[in-house]
Amino acid sequence: MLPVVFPLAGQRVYVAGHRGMVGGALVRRLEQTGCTILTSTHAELDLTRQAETEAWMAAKKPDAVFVAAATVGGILANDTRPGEFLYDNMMIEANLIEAARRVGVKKLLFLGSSCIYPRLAPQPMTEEALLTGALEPTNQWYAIAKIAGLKLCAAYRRQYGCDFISAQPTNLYGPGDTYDLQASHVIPALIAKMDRAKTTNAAEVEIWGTGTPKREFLHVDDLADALVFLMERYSEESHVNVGWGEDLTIAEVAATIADVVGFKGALRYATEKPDGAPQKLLDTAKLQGLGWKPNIRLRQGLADAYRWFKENQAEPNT
Ligand code: GFB
Repeated sequence: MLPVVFPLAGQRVYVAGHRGMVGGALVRRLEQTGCTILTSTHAELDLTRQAETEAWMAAKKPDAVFVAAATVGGILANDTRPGEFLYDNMMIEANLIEAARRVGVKKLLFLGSSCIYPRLAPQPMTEEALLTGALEPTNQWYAIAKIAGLKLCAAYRRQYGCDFISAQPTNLYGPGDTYDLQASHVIPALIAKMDRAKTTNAAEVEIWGTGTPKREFLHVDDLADALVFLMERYSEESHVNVGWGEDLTIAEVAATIADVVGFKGALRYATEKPDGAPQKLLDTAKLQGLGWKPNIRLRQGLADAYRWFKENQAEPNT
């Protein structure tokens, strides 16, 4: 296993985006490391504003930064709000990365997404598949912003010697997810729809697309653990995939969620809705070779996500 070269204990660590699912999981994981966690609310700091971001970073002087702030969403949000997905994400990452350089942040980790890879990349997708083909049209806006972010980290390492790294997670789920059906990813959407159908005795639930696309899912607590692992141990230009290593069809994940929720009705496929990429399974050999692997199996993770949903559904998006 890679040795620890940047121990977080005693450091001032800024989690940008702590109110999101990933940022929240990172805060939970970082509480075990002995670091001082810094966060900012949206009211206090709008990360799309350069002057505000630079002033905040100059005042707080973090030693390390996790760039977990982003405008995110599922296939519908990506496809229908392209301006926000491209602008917000480019601004947030550029402002944070440049401010981190200016104030001398010692280490920064930028979070991308598996949608950076070409729509028809050979599966599983290795880190080398980047920029070898055309992107999936439904989320190309988000993907282009994320590619720019990972390249910014690489460019700043080359030009300024900044120890900035990037990780590319697969589709994520877990506590703190977004359950607004216009913005959510497939797992929270199906949890919310099936729970509602169960409680109202509805006969069927609508599943978007054909059910045939394949997706890989990683619990966000596994992701947070991998990100701390990389922050403490990894210092190279190349980005690193973070995934579970296996995928399943949307029809299979829908059946598993129905089982976890206890919904016994029919699944109706709305084939006029987009499927998105046919498959996006990450090759995780690199991260496994560094010494990290995930722990939380899908069935157990879905039960955890459903428990969080039931406890928080009165205020699903806070
Ligand atoms: O999770 P999802 O929205 O995102 O959709 P992507 C995954 C698959 O589930 C698609 C299907 O084939 C959807 O058509 N699906 C079925 C549903 N029912 C539903 C539903 O009720 N809601 C949703 N949302 N999907 C995202 C990108 O792509 O992946 C983001 O748009 C990001 O940019 C993320 O990269 C990781 O996997 O298609």
